Amino acid sequence: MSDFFGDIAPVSYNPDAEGLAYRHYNPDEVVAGKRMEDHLRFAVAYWHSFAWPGGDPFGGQTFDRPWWGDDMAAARLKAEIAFEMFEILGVPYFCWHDADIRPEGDSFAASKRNFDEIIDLFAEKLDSSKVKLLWGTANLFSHRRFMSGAATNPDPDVFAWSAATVKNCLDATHRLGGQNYVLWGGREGYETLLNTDLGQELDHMGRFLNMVVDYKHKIGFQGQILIEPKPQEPTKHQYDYDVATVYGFLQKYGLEKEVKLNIEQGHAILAGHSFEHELAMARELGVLGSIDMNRNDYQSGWDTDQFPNNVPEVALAYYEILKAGGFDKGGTNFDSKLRRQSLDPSDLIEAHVGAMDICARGLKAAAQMLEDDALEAPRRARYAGWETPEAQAMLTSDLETIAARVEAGEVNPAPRSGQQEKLENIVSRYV
Ligand code: 3MF
Ligand code: MG
Repeated sequence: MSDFFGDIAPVSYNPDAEGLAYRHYNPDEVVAGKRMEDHLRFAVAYWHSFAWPGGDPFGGQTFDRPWWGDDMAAARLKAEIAFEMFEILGVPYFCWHDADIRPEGDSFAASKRNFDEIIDLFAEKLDSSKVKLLWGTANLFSHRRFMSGAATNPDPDVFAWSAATVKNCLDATHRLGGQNYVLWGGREGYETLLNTDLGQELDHMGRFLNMVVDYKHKIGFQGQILIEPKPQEPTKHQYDYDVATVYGFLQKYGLEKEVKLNIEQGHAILAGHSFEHELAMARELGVLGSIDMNRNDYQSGWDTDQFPNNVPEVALAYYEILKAGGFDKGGTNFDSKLRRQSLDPSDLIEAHVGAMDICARGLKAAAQMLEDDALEAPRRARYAGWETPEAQAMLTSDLETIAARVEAGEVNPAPRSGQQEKLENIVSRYV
């Protein structure tokens, strides 16, 4: 054990505690017929908690960590301390990018050797700890080689480098028993249309994703392949803009039955949607896979990746997830980072504990609203007119037949209240 977290003991559920404790996240508490831990399936994001030095566009590193360094000893120490934090939090999962866990080598082969050494270490640790891998992914956006894209790069050598990187990360995810494999196309988009061949880039991205799916089946990976939508940042425009856009892309390339989505709160907001909109859309399109949980700052126009602290927002998100039947292989990955002034090791623990409690409160409120039929009953009532035989017959009729009824004076629409404020008041009673 390192002394990085000092005397911080494993965090447990104790609603009456004075200090560090879960006041709402009670892993064994049964909610809507399932243990809370099995509903929420919390994961820690390696990159924000262990790889990010605290920089922002106007300032550099603020965090002082014993594992900083670009050698393998530093990478191994980082892994040791990461697993210590997983144990303190009692989280069931974690997620990584290849670049989070190993130093960049001076060649592809050197980077792969570094990567494989840490994956070996993870494999040992997973054998002896409770935590498992929710998903792995490849960082195809930080290194300058990816500045013009990965699968969509005008340079075929970058497509090849990206394909080899994803193969390695998918192999490692499979070996570690990962439940999913995620692709966030941070550079799969454009800065300007003036130098972009949209059609070629989308076709290449479609081929790349088909190769990933084919390889998944070849190696027998049983996890879900997930695309993570985001409208922009760092690109001016990202091709995987939002749920509906990604679904259209999947249909165009014949992948709508093979790929689902990892939906992030902050990305939904950047796309001009609510989190619950994107989740409801993904549910209705049959592509809801997993979530990256965080929040944005509503006064800033970029992805601030803050830990969630808004119970009503989170409750409406889990409401849509529960309506979809809950997570299967997905979960709640905290794609969330400390503010750069939150320097202490205990800040990492406090941030995750608070966020886990917020999500637990949201889950319980959502489950209760569903159990009480609080929103579904008025929703059904609003569409009841469609239950009549005439209305159902209209859906298999034709314009002329319908028009004849209207012209004969059989149809006389009478507007009814949508009762939005009443429904918002109902939600407020649960959160
Ligand atoms: C960027 C993101 C990414 C993705 C990660 C996994 C660095 O806004 O959200 O986090 O979550 O690459 O796909
Ligand atoms: Mg994310």
